[in-house]
Amino acid sequence: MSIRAHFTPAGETARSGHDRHVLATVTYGDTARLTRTAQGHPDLAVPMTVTGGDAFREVWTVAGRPRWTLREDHAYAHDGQYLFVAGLLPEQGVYTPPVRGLYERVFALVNHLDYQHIFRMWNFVGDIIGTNADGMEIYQDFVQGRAQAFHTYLGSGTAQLPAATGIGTQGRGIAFSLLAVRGGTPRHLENSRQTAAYHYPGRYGPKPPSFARATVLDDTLYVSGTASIVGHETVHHGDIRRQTHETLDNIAHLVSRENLTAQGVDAGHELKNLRVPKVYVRHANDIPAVRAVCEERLGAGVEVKYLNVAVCRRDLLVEIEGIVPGREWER
Ligand code: 3EB
Repeated sequence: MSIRAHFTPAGETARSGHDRHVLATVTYGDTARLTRTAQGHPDLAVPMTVTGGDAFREVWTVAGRPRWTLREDHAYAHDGQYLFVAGLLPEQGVYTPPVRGLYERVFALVNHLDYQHIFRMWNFVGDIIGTNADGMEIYQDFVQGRAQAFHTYLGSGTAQLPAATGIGTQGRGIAFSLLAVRGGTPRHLENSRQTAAYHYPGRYGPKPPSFARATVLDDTLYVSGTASIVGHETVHHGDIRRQTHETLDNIAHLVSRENLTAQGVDAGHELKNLRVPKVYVRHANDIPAVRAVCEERLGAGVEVKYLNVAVCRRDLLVEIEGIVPGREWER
């Protein structure tokens, strides 16, 4: 039985559907906080909507009945097959040590709870292209702490790094969420149009980012945050329409039969199969142009959420993620 996601307005109680249970929710709105809702499940709130009025929730549902726990700086929910963990780190002068500390504790928790594989992660980094107390870019400061924690958890290999999103917020401090599975075998995938992020050259920072371009689990494909990067370089500087098209070209190739079969995955998808897409746009006044491109290429049948945040490189104007569901999800 698979894990699934859908969107609901933030003001409404998260609904689970027939024979399913809410594992956890992520609220995209105007505040940062980690709580348990009246229903009992954890909710991570991150500030990034365009206006206060259009807050929404991403609702994760599972087949089993979840157990829920809220601690000081993290919360988790699990049903025996899937585990959700979220964490919140307040604003700091330097992030490498506290990010390393929190991520290491959480990865140890994933192991302790006996979920073998992290298959998707989101990293919400406030003031992402700002500068920390030592003069280092906050994204690079974050990336370094995360790399140290993954090294502790996985060793020096890259084959188990999960699909991820790394994105700004409208606040300060860092939040994350992750999904892990018990008994499943996720496969982490790359995109032949792009350099693996963990092989980015040193000019982007002292440590390369720890993530894969996508993860496939039970024939569902989790597409990482994707931007207008070819090889390792940003393309179409200053051109929002071209950056949006290039980003979608990257996703289209990532999910294509050509890219998947080359990595031993017997599947092939199209952009129009992308569900629960989230589109992160640096400049709010670019959203109409981004929306026009996305509606044309993703199709009219899918609800696309637009968020207004900085992306991790100064020259990136847009980042897009989503999920291509497997057969069971669509039932
Ligand atoms: C990129 O392709 C754009 O640091 O977790 C995308 C997805 C990006 C995840 C991360 C960063 C991250 O490099 C940025």
